[in-house]
Amino acid sequence: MADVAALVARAREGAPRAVARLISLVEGASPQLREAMAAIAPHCGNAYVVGLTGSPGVGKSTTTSALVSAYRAQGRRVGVLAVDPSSPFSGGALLGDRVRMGEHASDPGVYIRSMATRGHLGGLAWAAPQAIRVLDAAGCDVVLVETVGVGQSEVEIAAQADTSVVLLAPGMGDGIQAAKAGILEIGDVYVVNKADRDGADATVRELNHMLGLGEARQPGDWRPPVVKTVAARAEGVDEMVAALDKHRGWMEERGVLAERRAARAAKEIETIAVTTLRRRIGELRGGKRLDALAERVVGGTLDPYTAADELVEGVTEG
Ligand SMILES: Nc1nc2c(ncn2[C@@H]2O[C@H](COP(=O)(O)OP(=O)(O)OP(=O)(O)O)[C@@H](O)[C@H]2O)c(=O)[nH]1
Ligand SMILES: [Mg+2]
Repeated sequence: MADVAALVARAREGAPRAVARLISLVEGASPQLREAMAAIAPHCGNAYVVGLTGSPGVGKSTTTSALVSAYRAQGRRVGVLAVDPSSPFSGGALLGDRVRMGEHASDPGVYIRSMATRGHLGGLAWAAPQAIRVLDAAGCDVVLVETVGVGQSEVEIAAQADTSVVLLAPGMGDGIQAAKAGILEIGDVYVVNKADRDGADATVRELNHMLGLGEARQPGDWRPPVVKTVAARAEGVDEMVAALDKHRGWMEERGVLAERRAARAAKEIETIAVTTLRRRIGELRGGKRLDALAERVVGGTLDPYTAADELVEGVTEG
């Protein structure tokens, strides 16, 4: 068993191994997590969280790595969390990231960590915010969260970031795919990466057009910019950083940052509560209480609603 207080103290001093151990507690849904989160809580709230999502291979890791360099040049401490919602193991699919981000491996101002969330109760929604908290408490000014866009995960990551970046690459029908996947609603900043390839300008135009179609925008509302990058050559990265800074400034001015963070915390609490309830109900399954209720419902002496009420009461009693 880890000495949680000592771990948190070392993580706050910036010890990478302590940070890694704490994130492992998150990944493993450790019983010590509660204690760790309590110790971390007073030290959170400084980090600016940027989510990066997009289809496999679009250039998320390369872009993330280039962003890390840009933020490091500004003297900011950076955390990178690569979340793989499709895998129950970290390491595997994300191994390539270690290569792509290798240049930052020896920089004490950068933490890079991959995390697998499949098989977790609550999945991404449960684990990512807690890992972000760890990086926040460890003194990261910026936390970059990379998630592969598979189904629901884009939307989930958007709910967890202060600013959401959606990456696309040039290609036939990209815009249509974007619309289909619902990503036109979630991006605060859009990046057309691989702009060294044919069709980048057309993709930018198409995206701008589609983003402009969402009419109900008031003066002063945020209009998501579309930035063109060649991440592999760090081109367009300064423009991307400028777009992120601008969005952050806009959010602070409008009170949106505080709103988003409150919504995120509410969602986090809800997820933990639901996960706890689900676990307790699971513990009841096969237990006497649920069996007895089921028998009465089958026998007609109890309706399923009242039975469910009784079950919920039993579960919330502790
Ligand atoms: N031509 C070109 N290739 C790029 C660019 N950016 C990244 N790549 C290449 O695209 C491939 C995928 O890049 P990654 O950064 O791993 O993409 P990713 O979105 O993180 O991929 P997954 O995490 O597997 O979904 C790599 O071979 C990169 O070198 C770019 O701007 N232009
Ligand atoms: Mg990647």
